[in-house]
Amino acid sequence: AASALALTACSGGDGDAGSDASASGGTQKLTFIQGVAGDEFYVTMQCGIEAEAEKVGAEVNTQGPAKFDPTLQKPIVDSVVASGPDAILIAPTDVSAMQAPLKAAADQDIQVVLVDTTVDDPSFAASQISSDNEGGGAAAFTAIQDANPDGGKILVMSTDPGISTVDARVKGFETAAAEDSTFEYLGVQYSHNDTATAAQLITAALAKDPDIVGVFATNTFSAAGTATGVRQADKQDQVTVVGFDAGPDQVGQLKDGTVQALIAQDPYQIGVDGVDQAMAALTGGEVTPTIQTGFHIITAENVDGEGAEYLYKS
Ligand code: T6T
Repeated sequence: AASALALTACSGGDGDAGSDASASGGTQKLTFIQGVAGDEFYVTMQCGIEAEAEKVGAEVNTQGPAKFDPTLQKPIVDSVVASGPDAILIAPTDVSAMQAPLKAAADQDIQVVLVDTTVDDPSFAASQISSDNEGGGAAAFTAIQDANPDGGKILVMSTDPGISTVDARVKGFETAAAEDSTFEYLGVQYSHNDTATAAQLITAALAKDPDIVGVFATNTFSAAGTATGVRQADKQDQVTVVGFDAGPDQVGQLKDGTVQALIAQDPYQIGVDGVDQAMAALTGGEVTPTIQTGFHIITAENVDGEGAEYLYKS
């Protein structure tokens, strides 16, 4: 049943996701621990991980917490460590709270590869792979700037502080915005990775500042909620919404004109790189300590064309 699910989610990949890599002596056992289960970003990353693992003959088990929350992710890490995999690929949900549990995994001779997010001191990790998050944040500001040549009030909708990826996106956006004094930056709000909360926060922000011209939302859930809130306030013709990620709901909001641009990451490639780095670390190959993957700007103009290949799987 698991492989049937994988086949659906990962269709378009090149592999037979149903292959049986288990139990043959010497097969490397990898565990992928997502930031949160069900998030299309991590679903797409899982597709890359499974395809690459099949190619190299490794076995993968995937787990994820129900929320993007270190109090839920830590027990998963602890039980995975107790089960003794050869390597863990993980997107840590907090820079400080996940530090000790992951260091403990490395101390048990488990190779740890950080995919997407990182922690305060990742020196225990074999490798870390993430998007150019700061660059993507700066690109989001440029998109808002291009759509609003006269400047105006702008806002950031993020998830929670202490998450390396979204914090870097906020930093990239703020640094770029600070260089253009025609824009008035209203600051960052935190939606706790919850779509409904993001929608409520945007509704309140638009009630307080009805002349907001742009919102940058730093990930799938904050972006989907932002767009919902903007549409509920009937401000979609006034507010430029730029969201990180390219999940199906976000693509729908781009196509219906509520969202003007999406910054799509390459989670599939992050997954492929993660497996390759784990295997290199396990087999004495050459490990690359830090890998940065790119991003693609998706708009209504390219979403059905060259942008289509960067949309996430669900
Ligand atoms: O934006 C991605 C990921 O890069 C981030 O660390 C957490 O949120 C997402 O998974 C999207 O929901």
